[in-house]
Formats: sequence, structure tokens, C-alpha cells
Amino acid sequence: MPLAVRGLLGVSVRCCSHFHRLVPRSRSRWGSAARLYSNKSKEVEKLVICVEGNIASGKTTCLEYFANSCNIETLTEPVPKWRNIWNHNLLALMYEDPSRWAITLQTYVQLTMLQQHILPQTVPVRMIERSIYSAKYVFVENHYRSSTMPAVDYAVLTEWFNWIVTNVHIPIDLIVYLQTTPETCQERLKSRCRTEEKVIPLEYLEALHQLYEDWLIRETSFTVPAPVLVIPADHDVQKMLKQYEDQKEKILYPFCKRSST
Ligand code: TTP
Ligand code: MG
Repeated sequence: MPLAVRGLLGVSVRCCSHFHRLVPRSRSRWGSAARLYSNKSKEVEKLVICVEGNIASGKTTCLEYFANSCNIETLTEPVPKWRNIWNHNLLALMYEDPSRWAITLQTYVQLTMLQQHILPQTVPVRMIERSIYSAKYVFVENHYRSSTMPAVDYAVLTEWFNWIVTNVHIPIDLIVYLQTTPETCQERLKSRCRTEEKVIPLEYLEALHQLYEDWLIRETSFTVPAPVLVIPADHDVQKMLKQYEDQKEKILYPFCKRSST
């Protein structure tokens, strides 16, 4: 296994001194929509939903499904920017040599995700692929724990992140977590053709999966910024689309409720 790839594996577990305070919140697999949105006031003007999940868990497909509904805008991830910044493919550089380039990529990911979050919202519902939170709590955390990001780089990125989330309003009303096994993601990665990702080993997907589960399911790591709706996402596309159809009213509950009264 090339050194660069080995470097991606989240093997050593380091104690992290920067865990945020956990806040009470609701998590739901198939629980009621009203409970999911219980913290939201009655007159909802705008809704922001982040779709989260491992690499190749199906986030873009989920967004594409909802993009066909009226009054919903979808913001897919700025991956093209990560693949071409001033003619540099930063995503490829990171996979080739994570120890050298992880900090550079993650700095740019943090900036481009922030740019997404603060774009003026012009329609009632916004769906975003991922968030500034998962970039930090999953990807940066994994680089740090697996020593592909030195402690000083991690500290600088964390200071930036903390400043951003303290000083910039980043509204998120719901997290839709597409929960997959790392094996499913590996299969899907193989069948799509992002050349940079060919080097990703199963262990990398497993490490990201654990960090996602710690954050959103076990709640043992970082603050969860919104209620979480978990959607099992190991199924084929047809079944996933059916699930989105079944869950649509719940996901868009504040607006469905209003139009049905
Ligand atoms: P994903 O954010 O998982 O997007 P995707 O389009 O692959 O997922 P899906 O199929 O579910 O739509 O990752 C895009 C690439 O960017 C992937 O190679 C992982 C990488 N990445 C990082 O290296 N660091 C980060 O902080 C993020 C968010 C992604
Ligand atoms: Mg995608």
C-alpha cells in the first residue's frame, strides 16, 4: 500500500482537547415530524436542511430528487472548486500526499462550505450537500487522529472554525443523515469515475463512518447543530427514491403542514 494511502487510514486514536459541549436535541429514525421540528417556531419562513453521509453515500442523488420540487433550492457540494483552484487539483494532491496537502484542502473546503452557508436564500427551502460541520468533525478530525494533519495545523483550522461558528450565522434546521455501511460506499465509489478517489481504501471509509456515528448517532464527540433524521441508505436507487418520497412530508413538515391547513 502506498505511503500516501496508508496515511489516510484513521488508525491511532488521539485524545481531543477541543470537544464541544453537547446540547440536547432530537434524533429520529421514523419518529413524528412534529417532534423533529419541535424547536422550530410556528411561523416558519425558511428552512435549511443539510444532507450528510459518508463519501458516495448518495447525497447528490438525494438532492437531485428534492431539486424537482418547487420552492426548494439545492446546493451541491463545491467539489469542482476543490478539483480546480487556479488550475490546481487540490483534491488529487490531497489523495496523493495527505500529510502535505490535507491542511490546504481542508482550509479551502472550510472556506467554500462557508460561502455556501451564507449565500442569500431566495426560496423557502434550501437543501445543502454536507455542511461546514461535517468537514470539520469528520474529515479534519480523521486527518488529525490518523496523523496526516499535524497538531499545529489542526489547531489553526480549529481556531478558524470556532471563530466562524461563533461569529457567522449558519442556520441549519434539520440534518438528513444517509446512513450506509462503508462497504456500500466502497462499491459505489468503484462504479463512479472520480479518478482522484481510486486510492481510497475501505479503512478510510470505515474511519469516516465511525466519526459520523460518534457525532450524529452515539453523540459522543461534537455538538450536533440540528435535529437528525436518519435514513438507511444501503439500498438501490429505486428504493432510495421511494424512501425520499415516503419521507418527503416529514422532511418538509413545516411547509407541508402550512399548505394542508
Ligand atoms: P463527498 O462530500 O462525500 O461528496 P460525494 O459527492 O462523493 O458524495 P455523494 O456520492 O454522497 O454525493 O466527497 C467529495 C470528495 O471530497 C471525496 O473524495 C471526499 C472529499 N472530501 C474531503 O477530502 N474533505 C472534506 O472535508 C470533504 C467534505 C470532502
Ligand atoms: Mg455528491
